[in-house]
Amino acid sequence: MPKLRRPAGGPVLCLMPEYCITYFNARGRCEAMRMLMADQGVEWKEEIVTHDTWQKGDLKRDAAFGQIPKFQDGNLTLYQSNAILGYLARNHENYTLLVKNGWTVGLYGKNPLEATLIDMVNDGVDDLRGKYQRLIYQNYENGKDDYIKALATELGHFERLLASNKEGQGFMVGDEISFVDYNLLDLLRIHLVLAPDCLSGCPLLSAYIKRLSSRPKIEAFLCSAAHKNRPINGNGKQ
Ligand code: 6SG
Repeated sequence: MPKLRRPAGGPVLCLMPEYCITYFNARGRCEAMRMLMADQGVEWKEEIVTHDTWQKGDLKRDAAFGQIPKFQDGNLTLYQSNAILGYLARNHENYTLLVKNGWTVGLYGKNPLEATLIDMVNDGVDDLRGKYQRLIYQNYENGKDDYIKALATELGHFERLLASNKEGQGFMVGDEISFVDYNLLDLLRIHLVLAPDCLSGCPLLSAYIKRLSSRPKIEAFLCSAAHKNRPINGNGKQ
């Protein structure tokens, strides 16, 4: 749980989480949670796992499903990147907005329907991320051309979903940013590295990337050495 701390020079008590990500030296399944935390103005620690450390097997043995990322919040330890995104989304409500109908407006929607739609889009993000990871780690040289050909269809799903909410001018679901926006933003950005023209048929998604990437804290994060120097994937392919 977050600890109550007195910020330097201020009398007001605030919640300072003690977040720590344990992961390979890669953006991989962690860059979306990093973007979320950066945008919400919270700090976190990074424990980078080298190939040698992973081979020793201790981390794998302790992991709930034998894999990382591991995410710690004080004494709490979590695994599974999407569950971690959901945890952060529930922890970081948008306090500038009022509680509506007993449901706090935050990074997980403003009511149960929005939360469900956010889960639905996030499952779609995870499906495409899984295909991307299989390409990167299992079939890069032989599979890249076919993968890129299929991208117009894959990304078209997100273009239409975006269009269905506020005519594509805002976020994926509802009126406020939610955790799926960070996850999709990361997914789209890594696809632009793989195939720079992949969004040529998706004007709304192209504008969405620009809009989200220019949020001041996201922009600062994207310009940071920590982000820029971090390889997209753990095997050097991108
Ligand atoms: C791989 O896929 O980077 N975790 C991965 N691999 C190690 O022994 N459903 C969950 C989630 O959403 C999936 C977790 C995930 O959280 S991430 C993992 O733990 C294992 O299974 C992709 C990534 N891989 C880095 C990597 C693996 C092999 C080559 C590069 C680092 C260097 C060498 C070994 C580890 Fe390496």
